[in-house]
Amino acid sequence: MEEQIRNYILDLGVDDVGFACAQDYQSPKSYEITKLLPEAKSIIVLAFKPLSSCESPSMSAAQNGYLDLGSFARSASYRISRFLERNYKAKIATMPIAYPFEIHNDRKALADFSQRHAAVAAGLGSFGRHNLVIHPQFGTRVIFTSIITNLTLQPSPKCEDFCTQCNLCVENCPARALDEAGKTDIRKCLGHSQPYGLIADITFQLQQLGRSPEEQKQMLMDEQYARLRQAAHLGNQYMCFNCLKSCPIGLA
Ligand code: B12
Repeated sequence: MEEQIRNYILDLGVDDVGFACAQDYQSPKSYEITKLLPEAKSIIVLAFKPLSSCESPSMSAAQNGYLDLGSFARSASYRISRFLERNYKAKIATMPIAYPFEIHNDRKALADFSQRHAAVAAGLGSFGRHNLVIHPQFGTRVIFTSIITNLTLQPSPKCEDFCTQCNLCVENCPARALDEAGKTDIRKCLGHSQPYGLIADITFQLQQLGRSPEEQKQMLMDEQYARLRQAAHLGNQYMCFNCLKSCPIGLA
């Protein structure tokens, strides 16, 4: 069964796949896997190598490359899930690249499910100094989605540690968000990587308060408002990929 599933997934054009046993998925801060699928036995983790356009100096071209990847990943995940349901009567729960996830006051930037822990458990890589998962072939240039299932699948072998501690990711972070080993300073990273995200939106709304109607109109006509709208429409707009781009591992 594992071979059939693997072949189906790779034939769709997914770059790599790994299987993990549900109990090997240990992510202390995310939800118990049974909250996502009560009958969970295995996780199928899909790995996607971003297009080279994701490294364009143009942030809109880079962002578009990630949106292309996101559309393909969502469609591949749906087709694989239908294949599992039809052929093996499987129950599944699909886990996205990023959104949606539950948002609570004490869990604003924490997803329900950790793709990084799932990828490590499925033998698709190891954690690096940048807190990203390094894949044996693609290095840090890899994005994951997962399918939790009630099927019992033979887990893939775990990976060795690939990070060479070269520190290039730390040195190239413009926000100094990686200075403390083992921790990404989320606020610092967000300020640079999502300058038109939720925090910027709240700042804009607060700046509007107490302004005259004419000043409010000017603010709404300004490029900042159009950028906030565009980011909200896209769901996210990343403007920095330095930690990912500066990693030399996997570059031919
Ligand atoms: C919200 C989010 C962010 C937020 C906050 C992240 C956070 N909470 O730490 C911000 C905006 C900062 C962010 C930034 C980025 N993100 Co992001 N993000 C996510 C998202 C959607 C949820 C993360 C989350 O809450 N997970 C739940 C928590 C509990 O688990 P976790 O993320 O794995 O966090 C744990 C690990 O990092 C672990 N850990 C860290 N280092 C080590 C080392 C060891 C040895 C071990 C055991 C554990 C460990 O400790 C954390 C706490 O338990 C995930 C997708 C997902 N669902 O996983 C993508 C994801 C993590 N992001 C990703 C990427 C690519 C990025 C950016 C490069 C994007 C960008 N342009 O900004 C940067 C990189 C920043 C960095 N170097 O850390 C990829 C990582 C792919 C990879 N190769 O590892 C993911 C997995 C998306 C995907 N589907 O592929 N992200």
